[in-house]
Amino acid sequence: PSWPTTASRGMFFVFEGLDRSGKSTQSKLLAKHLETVGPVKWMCFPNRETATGMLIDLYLRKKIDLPDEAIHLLFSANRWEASRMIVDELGRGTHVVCDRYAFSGVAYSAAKGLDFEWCRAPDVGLPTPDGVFYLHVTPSEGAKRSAFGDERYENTAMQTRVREEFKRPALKERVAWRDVDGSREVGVIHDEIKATVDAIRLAEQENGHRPI
Ligand code: T5A
Ligand code: NA
Repeated sequence: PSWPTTASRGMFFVFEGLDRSGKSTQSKLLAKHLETVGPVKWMCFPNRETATGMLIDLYLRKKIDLPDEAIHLLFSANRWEASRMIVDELGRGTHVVCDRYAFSGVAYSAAKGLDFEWCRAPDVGLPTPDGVFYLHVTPSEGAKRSAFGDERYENTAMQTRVREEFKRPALKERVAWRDVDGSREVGVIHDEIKATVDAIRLAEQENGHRPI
């Protein structure tokens, strides 16, 4: 889908990170903050409610097995199911805040050994975010949070490989990627993200783009 040409489109922010890094907490806080300036749509991937999402949920809960390539394409399809809606919301001036996106798709599948470029291909053409916040949590801080559950990637070996994949420069080229220290207190992290987002919004307004 192509970007709407209107000068008043909403802004699109994505949160990425390892399991338990605080993405849900921080993405919901940012959505709440943006509600003070206009309409906001919060969403998450995988969206387990859709046709592809139901299969993804079964796979993550280890109820079904799928080849690595097949589940990778399902995660991408799960985003494509929402792509038109994202473009439409932004076109209406709604800000979109998203908990995980294509960067998780590539990092988790590449961590399993799939080719990086192969992993990236199916997501090419999805709406590009205006900003990505990557929440860093040290392994020791992560371990202090609630224990790993039973889902498929919730183990130290996998998380360690995913952490390395998220460091790849090629993952973040052509996108406004910001590393955020997610080991601090919830409110401190939110204040930093809020300040960044407000600065981006004001710059856009001054440049005459996307007035909000
Ligand atoms: N996946 C996903 C793929 O393989 N390919 C893909 O394309 C996509 C999109 C499911 C899995 O799917 C994989 C990645 C995942 O393994 P999910 O449903 O998003 O993805 O599951 P998780 O990311 O594991 O969700 P979590 O809820 O575990 O992590 P969050 O959202 O990062 O963390 P959050 O905010 O829920 O916080 C976790 C805990 O920490 C506390 C919270 O209160 C909560 O208890 N917390 C803090 N504690 C101290 N200090 C802070 N700053 C804190 N922030 C939060
Ligand atoms: Na989450």
